[in-house]
Amino acid sequence: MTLRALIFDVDGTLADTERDGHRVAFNAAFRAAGLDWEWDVATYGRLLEVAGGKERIRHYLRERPADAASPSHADAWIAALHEAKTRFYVEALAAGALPMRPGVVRLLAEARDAGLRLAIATTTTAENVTALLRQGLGETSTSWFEVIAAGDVVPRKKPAPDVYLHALERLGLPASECLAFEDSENGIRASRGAGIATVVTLNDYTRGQDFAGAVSVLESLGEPGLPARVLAGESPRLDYVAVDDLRRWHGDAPAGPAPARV
Ligand code: XBP
Ligand code: MG
Repeated sequence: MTLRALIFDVDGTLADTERDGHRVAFNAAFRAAGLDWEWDVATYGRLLEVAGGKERIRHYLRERPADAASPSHADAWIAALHEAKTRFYVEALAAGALPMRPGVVRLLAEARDAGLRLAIATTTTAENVTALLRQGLGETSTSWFEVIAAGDVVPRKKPAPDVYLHALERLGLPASECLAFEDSENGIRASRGAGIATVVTLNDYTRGQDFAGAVSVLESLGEPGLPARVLAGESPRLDYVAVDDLRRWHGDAPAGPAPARV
């Protein structure tokens, strides 16, 4: 099977968005709503077990039975609070607060040059993806991705495989012709659940999670002069992960000279 497409998670994979992006925006929304909630770095790390912002708020409410008893905490209340959070997050991105992780810009450019198709499969809200791509990769970069599967496009969020299955269906490709890029256990459970071989670049929130079945687990995709440290699985040929490595890891036959005519 030939590698045809790369499918990227967003949060934690394209950029380290959680601690200084989403978490800060949640807290700003809580303050604006007059709530005395504050998700510190450790609390947020624990809450990240629940994928999806609305789902995370609902989970937090369930942990606080006194609050959960209030009729104001219905779906519409959570949705409005989450919309405010999205506004704060997009504003922060417009201010240029969150850079792409090492190697992301380089590998995307290389993949486009090599004719690989690109897609996104994420739990986060679609506006957040657009804002992050525009800020980190340039105004037109949303068009690089043939499919942007985001947020509530599927009812069951990661670790369910649904968002990846949706992306595969929209690409019109089998899982065996794709590679996924993830940073978390919830993420790889989703991508592997959809049958897609997965490269993991972990971060401080996901270090120590279970990445069994990953093709390679790395500190980052790396750059020339900023080596991609490998923690498990396959290693890149050079200091950094390149398209040739992805093809090799995927099991593509090396592109050799054309066979001689007889
Ligand atoms: C990311 C998430 C997201 C963000 C918040 O998971 O769980 O919910 O934390 O985004 P993954 P929203 O990287 O596995 O897709 O508030 O827009 O849901
Ligand atoms: Mg992620």
